[in-house]
Amino acid sequence: MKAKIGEIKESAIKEIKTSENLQNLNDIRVMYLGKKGKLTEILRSMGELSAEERPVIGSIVNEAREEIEKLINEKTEELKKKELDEKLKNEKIDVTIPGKKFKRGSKHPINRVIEEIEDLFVSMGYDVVTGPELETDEYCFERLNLPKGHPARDMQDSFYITNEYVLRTQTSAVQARTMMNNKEKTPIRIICAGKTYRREDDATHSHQFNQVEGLVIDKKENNVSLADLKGTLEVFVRKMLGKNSELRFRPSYFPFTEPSYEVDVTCFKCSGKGCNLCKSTGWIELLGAGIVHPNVLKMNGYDPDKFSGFAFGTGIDRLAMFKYGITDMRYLYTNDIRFLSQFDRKDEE
Ligand code: FA5
Repeated sequence: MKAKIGEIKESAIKEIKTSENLQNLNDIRVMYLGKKGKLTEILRSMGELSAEERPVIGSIVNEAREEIEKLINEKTEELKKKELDEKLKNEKIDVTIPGKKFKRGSKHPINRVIEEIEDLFVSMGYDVVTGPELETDEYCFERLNLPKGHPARDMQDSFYITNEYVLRTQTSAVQARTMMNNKEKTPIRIICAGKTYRREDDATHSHQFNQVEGLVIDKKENNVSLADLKGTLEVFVRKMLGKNSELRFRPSYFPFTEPSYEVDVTCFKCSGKGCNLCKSTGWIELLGAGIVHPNVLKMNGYDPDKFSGFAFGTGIDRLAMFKYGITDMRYLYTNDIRFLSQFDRKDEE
């Protein structure tokens, strides 16, 4: 029996030494020391031995058991360390690998232009105001000297929601709102940018577009004149489109200004030579402007004998087209990432 125990011990030691992983080591433990293990079997069969032999064999088995256990524990530590070393080796961070690029969004060209305009006018002492896109007929037209049935309403093909509510066709509605909201009837100097809506759709017209409105009202003795309007618009257009942009002031008609002008800019596509975009004229219409009509002042609580001022309204989409050389307004609204991502780095330039 002694020899058998010796054999079991030797084979256990050999297996432990060559074991390569923890699972295998556990199998060895079960095979030799488990309930049905080889050494346990020997202990069970000790009943067959004589009373003198029993303690001798018992202590040999226990010794063998202790030794095997010790070896298994040592090997377990060794394998655990080996596994950890391998794990650390595999998870080693290579700080020289180039980083992953994050896709970042960018400001829409229209918002870029709006922010630039607001910054410019704030620097000239204007307040930035807002107004509702769903507007009443009263503010969109009536308070701007365009009573119901006025033929000039036909110039703006409108989306009416009810007889009284309309998607605003022009930010000029905010002129009336600002005058009416100013209960003290003090001078006004505001800029308002926002969405506007008309039933139009081609390369230079969109059914939803953006306008920015400017309104200056001051006491008569401060003489706000056409020269101030012209100077302001020149600063504005040249700041937005570059010093070389030529402006053309054309007499026009708006019911809320008198006299009224339309301001054109040299066509950016053909530099004024004439092309399909500018309909061979070399010019593209950019904004409407004029001296605030006395009726508008009166209707919104300002005495035209004591106050006067100027107003202007421009399409922001067209400004964005000029500024970035965009040939079709519809690109601004199709949400095509190939188009929008071209403006990614414009802020840093
Ligand atoms: C007006 O809307 C007047 N409210 C402007 C104004 C304000 C005049 C204050 C006097 C005093 P008009 O309809 O011309 O005017 O439009 C002004 C500008 O908005 C145009 O020059 C153009 O740049 C832009 N615009 C007009 N319709 C569209 C459209 N469908 N798509 C894109 N831009 C447009």
